Amino acid sequence: MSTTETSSSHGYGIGILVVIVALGVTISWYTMYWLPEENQKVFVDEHILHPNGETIVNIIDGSSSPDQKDNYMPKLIQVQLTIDNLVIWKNIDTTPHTVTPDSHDRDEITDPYSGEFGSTGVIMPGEDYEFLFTDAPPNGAKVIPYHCDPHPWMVGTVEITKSRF
Ligand SMILES: [Cu+2]
Repeated sequence: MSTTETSSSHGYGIGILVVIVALGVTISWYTMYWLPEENQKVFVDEHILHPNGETIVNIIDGSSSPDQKDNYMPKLIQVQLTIDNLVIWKNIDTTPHTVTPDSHDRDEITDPYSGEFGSTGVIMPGEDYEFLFTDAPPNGAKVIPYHCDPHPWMVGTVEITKSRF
């Protein structure tokens, strides 16, 4: 009777030990492999990360004047993923400008790969601001209107679609 009790409690002890070790292994696997992978950037197709071409928007001379209707040139850009989804704003004016999304809704202005759209601070004369758009709805276009913070009459629009090919 006493021998059976001993062996059964011994087996019980080993069972607990196995559970603890298994739990430990699971937790360390979770923190070492699963979590870092989850925190990595989303998967984006290689052709979207390295599009064939780029889209240039010039911030032309005299853009700071409200009387000049042309500032971001061109004002409307329609970019296609894998084709020209890298957009470069070139400040060729003599005044600092920004590229600032009209919306404050993070969902609308955040690209899953590149993060939040918009220049941080001003783009100085002779400097560029570039942004890689990697996301577009399955049908139709993602539309992002933007403006210049110091000169709110300066407005432009980015439309992003998937490649038609
Ligand atoms: Cu401006």
